[in-house]
Amino acid sequence: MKKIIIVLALLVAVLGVSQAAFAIPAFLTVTADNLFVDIVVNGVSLDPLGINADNWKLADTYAIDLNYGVENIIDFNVSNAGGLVTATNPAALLAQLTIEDVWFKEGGSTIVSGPESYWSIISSAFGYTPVTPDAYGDNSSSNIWYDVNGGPIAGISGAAQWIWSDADPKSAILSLKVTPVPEPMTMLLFGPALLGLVGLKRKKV
Ligand SMILES: [Ca+2]
Ligand SMILES: [Ca+2]
Repeated sequence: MKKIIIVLALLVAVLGVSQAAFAIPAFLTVTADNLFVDIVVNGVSLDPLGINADNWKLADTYAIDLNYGVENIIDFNVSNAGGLVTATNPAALLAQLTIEDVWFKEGGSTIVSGPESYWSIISSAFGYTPVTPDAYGDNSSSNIWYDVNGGPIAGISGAAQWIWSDADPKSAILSLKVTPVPEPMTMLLFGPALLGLVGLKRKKV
């Protein structure tokens, strides 16, 4: 009987650990000039979009789940309302992905829109060859958005860059790729927790 309970406790603990390891809570904070048509996380549309999806001065934060150890793809379909991108009608995306730093970290606890290697841009439709995104300045120094807004966009790191592609004059699908991996410390924490749970079950028997 004792052995069965211990085995059951182990099983529950292992299942709990693998669930925690495979689903990684993260927060995506984004804004765009001018508006989001859609945001898709690993093929699933974030629907409905946040109330600030058509207001470039205010960001929305989405709670999302990322998958452990594999490439996660977040696509942003952004449209430049009013048509062509010009000096007086710019277009760009500003985004930040924060992974709960209790479990996972990448570049500290925050991924900003640079380095560019995290990003690819797909012009007009899926299946096009990704191109290198253009950066138009970061969220903490003078550029057209910073100047008109009178400061940085609240809720997004000052190091995040406004990015776009000139591959499409009116809209862009920008793709963020991220592969979360656990820190060695996280794995060290799992061991004692597992042993502790088994010990607890043992005492109750
Ligand atoms: Ca917005
Ligand atoms: Ca615009």
